[in-house]
Amino acid sequence: MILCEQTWRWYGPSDPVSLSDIRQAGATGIVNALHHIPNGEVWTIEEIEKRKAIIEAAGLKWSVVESVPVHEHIKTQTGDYKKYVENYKQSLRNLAACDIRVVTYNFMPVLDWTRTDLGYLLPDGSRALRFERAAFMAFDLYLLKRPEAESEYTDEEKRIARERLDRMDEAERQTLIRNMIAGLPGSEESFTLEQFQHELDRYRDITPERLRSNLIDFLGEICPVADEVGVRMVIHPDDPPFPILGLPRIMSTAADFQALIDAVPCKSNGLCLCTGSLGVRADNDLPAMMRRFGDRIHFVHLRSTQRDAEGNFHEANHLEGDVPMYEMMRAMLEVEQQRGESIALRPDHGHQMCDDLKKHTNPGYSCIGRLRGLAELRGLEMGIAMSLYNN
Ligand code: DNO
Repeated sequence: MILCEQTWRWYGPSDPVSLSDIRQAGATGIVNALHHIPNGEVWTIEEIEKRKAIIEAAGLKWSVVESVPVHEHIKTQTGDYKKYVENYKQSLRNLAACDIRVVTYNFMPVLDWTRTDLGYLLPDGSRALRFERAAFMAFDLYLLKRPEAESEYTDEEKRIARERLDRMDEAERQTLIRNMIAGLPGSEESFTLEQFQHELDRYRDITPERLRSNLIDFLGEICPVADEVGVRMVIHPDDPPFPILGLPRIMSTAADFQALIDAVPCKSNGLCLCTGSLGVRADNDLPAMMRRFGDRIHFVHLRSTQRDAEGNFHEANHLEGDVPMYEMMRAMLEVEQQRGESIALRPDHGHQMCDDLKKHTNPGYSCIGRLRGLAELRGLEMGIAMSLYNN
């Protein structure tokens, strides 16, 4: 019987959640990145080894990289992008030399993941991350004042956005701006409003087709190298999985991923199946995606979201919300038995709860909230595995 590899994202030595905490949570693998290396530069063997040694000294293993970030110039094919592609290849070679074999990345323009509220109070007193559509539109139309926004929303949406703005005091407006553009953990960039608009402008002429073709060019360059050195590349889907701020989005559905593997069939061209991101769309059948792309999924983020009719969603408890976690776990276990190998999973995000509420942690990356998530997922996995495979 093959079970999942239980991993946990660690932001490095400055993460308030320590490696010892992680070990006590029962994870065995670490998901890590060298955040101190500027985006676009090579990750040297020396730097990788240094980090690896810290992780191993705590009795853990560096299992997955999340992420080697893709420089904006690669996404737009401008400036020095060819140099950055070569650097990326070198980082992959160096990671392989250190025996780190799964590399996560994303191709979301400008922003990594996006939420409007980082402390949404749930009825039980814990706090969750939330995307509130009205607040998002208020930011776009009246705080950022993106020039194209006026023509992209209906009158009714503008009314809702204006009303939402009027209900915010100055401090709330500033918090919303910060949440939107100051860079959530894992994203490598943070901006002022002016810089942010400037970054958006760089995508004015980039259609989804063009962005997809830039991604395919990138994969066409790096996947042969990844194949050669034995690294698996896994793309993280768009979060949220729909267009925002006029930016093109190309990794939100099964069809999007299919287009990538049709264009670049290399073995290393893989997927990070993030149930929380993809699950925000009701038309994404997550267990079906798990089965369909099973041989290309090398990393799974398990998390649930709860949608509502207004286009808002918040992060739900791991076993609740819209993500069918039982079916998802069952599909994952089936794929692992077929492949004969474990796939790394991590409890993606967690609520701030109990002692987390008194501490400063990276939004989404609290200790106790994730510990609850991992414990529930582990129990679910054991229950399914014992009833299906242990006879
Ligand atoms: C958010 C994460 C993202 C993810 C990157 C992968 O919590 O899921 O930051 O790590 O998009 O490149």
